[in-house]
Amino acid sequence: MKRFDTSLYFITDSTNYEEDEFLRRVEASLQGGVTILQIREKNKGTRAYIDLAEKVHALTRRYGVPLIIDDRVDVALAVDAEGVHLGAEDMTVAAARKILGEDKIIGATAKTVPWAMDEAAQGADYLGVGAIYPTTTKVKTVLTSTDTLRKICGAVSIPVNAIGGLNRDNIDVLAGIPVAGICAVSAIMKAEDPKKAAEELKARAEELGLIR
Ligand code: TZP
Ligand code: MG
Repeated sequence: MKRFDTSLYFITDSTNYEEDEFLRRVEASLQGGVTILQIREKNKGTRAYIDLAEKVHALTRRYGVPLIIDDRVDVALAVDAEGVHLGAEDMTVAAARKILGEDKIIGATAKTVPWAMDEAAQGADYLGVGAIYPTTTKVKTVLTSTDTLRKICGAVSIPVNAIGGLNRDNIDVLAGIPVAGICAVSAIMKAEDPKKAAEELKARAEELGLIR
């Protein structure tokens, strides 16, 4: 049975970190309570992506947290990750579902209501919607308004997460929108103390009634 909780969704980025420090930060985030973790590597070759994903998977397994691989269905299969996240330039959700079967988690990016409905119809398990705020993590990203985010939440029955520039000081903009969770890269990855950052982001999201 595929069960997952997107309430505190951490996306990693190894850029600018030695591997040991990167893995130390990933483990700290897990200690801080992230509920699902995506490895996102845009500049690695296939072997290096698989190698790092295996190391991250050893950690996520220890904490009982599902590992999602960004972009690459083949890497997800190679490391027996729990799922994959697909955007507009990746394999379609329908194609990935044929390869991965029903037990793997398939997430998709969506920025408009019709796009969200299409991904859900193809069998996506959750959506990531944004960027809500400008971000330096993703190049050339278009913003999605909180109004569109709210409409997407009403249009699909799968969990919808907000993403993009989110941190504990600005997620109040999501109050009252029925998101399933918060996605963050920098707020946790680049924090002085990633464990504390994860704990504080979760506490703030709970305080605002965004997650439980
Ligand atoms: N998709 C939309 S915004 C984004 C992705 C992957 C990056 C979010 O990173 P950060 O550092 O939390 O702004
Ligand atoms: Mg992608």
